[in-house]
Amino acid sequence: MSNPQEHPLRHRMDLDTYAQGVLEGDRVVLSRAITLVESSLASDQLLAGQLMERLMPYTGKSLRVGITGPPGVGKSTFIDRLGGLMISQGHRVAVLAVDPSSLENKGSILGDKTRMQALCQQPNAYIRPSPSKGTLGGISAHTRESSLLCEAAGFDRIIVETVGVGQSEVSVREMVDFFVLLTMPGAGDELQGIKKGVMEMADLIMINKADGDRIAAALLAHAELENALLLFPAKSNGWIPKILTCSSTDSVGLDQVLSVLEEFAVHMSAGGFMEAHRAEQRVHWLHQQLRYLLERRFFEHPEISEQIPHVREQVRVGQISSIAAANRLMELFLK
Ligand SMILES: Nc1nc2c(ncn2[C@@H]2O[C@H](COP(=O)(O)OP(=O)(O)OP(=O)(O)O)[C@@H](O)[C@H]2O)c(=O)[nH]1
Ligand SMILES: [Mg+2]
Repeated sequence: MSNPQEHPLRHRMDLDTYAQGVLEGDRVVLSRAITLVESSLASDQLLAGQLMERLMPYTGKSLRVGITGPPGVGKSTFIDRLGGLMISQGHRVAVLAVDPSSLENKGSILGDKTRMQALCQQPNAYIRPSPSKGTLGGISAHTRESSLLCEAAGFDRIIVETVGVGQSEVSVREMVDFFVLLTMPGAGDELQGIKKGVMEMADLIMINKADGDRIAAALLAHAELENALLLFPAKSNGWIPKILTCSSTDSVGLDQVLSVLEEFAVHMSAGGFMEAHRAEQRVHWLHQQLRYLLERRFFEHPEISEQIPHVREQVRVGQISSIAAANRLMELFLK
């Protein structure tokens, strides 16, 4: 087997080199493997698929944690401190930051790096910003594969950060075991700005920035959220979501998060819920991938790609209904 260090400048390595490097926890190879799975080139996707298959037996041994919340609520700071605590307990922590803004604003990636400064310097931490491609089956499937790669590389705590806008938190929910919603005390109605659906998905709601003159507001938010929680339907796994306050900048209240995480892991494993949840997730990603492949096949079909501009125009001017147009294209595809 070749040594990955031998040809660091080569764009792509062979399957064995990727697999061996990842399993050895070689961070350079891990990064390049993630780049490979993020690639949309057909040849890369083929290789990435083989790599994932090869590494599958080495995955699954981590606790996967998703962190979501509105922009600026303190997700990266929270992860920086929480990750540090995990490392001090002997864990190896990988952070995948899914950043929907990174396409328009390259600066935000830098921002994340700097806000996880302490964690960045830890040999037992690996931080990877995941640029959003915004395509169906794109970003989220890649992020999931990246997290599996990190598991194969020996990281036993995987943290996925996503800004709570749009669909991203739903996709992240489908790739983690434990889902944390980060919020902060604000003026007036604490529930404003947090979608009810996202709250219902959370296993833990953290009220961050509970420091300085925000402490009273944080306690109020806590009480309001506790009341709101009573109205939510019970989770099928029997887990009752927790609500906690913390200050990430002051590192106050973060060890409680680790206790809750332990409690959750015990609860999920004891009831067989962990494996059942992951099994459901795998099926979800099968469907997701099928949708992605079908959609790609469809639009790459020569006759479809030729007809599409014309049909789109007909639909735009109201000459033909959307449904009729879709049916016609589908017939053409299946012909
Ligand atoms: N007072 C206070 N400020 C905090 C706390 N946590 C984070 N901040 C500050 O809030 C700002 C945003 O923090 P980030 O960690 O970048 O927040 P984020 O949610 O990751 O932001 P995006 O990734 O841009 O959505 C920074 O200026 C932090 O220093 C906290 O617990 N207390
Ligand atoms: Mg951030």
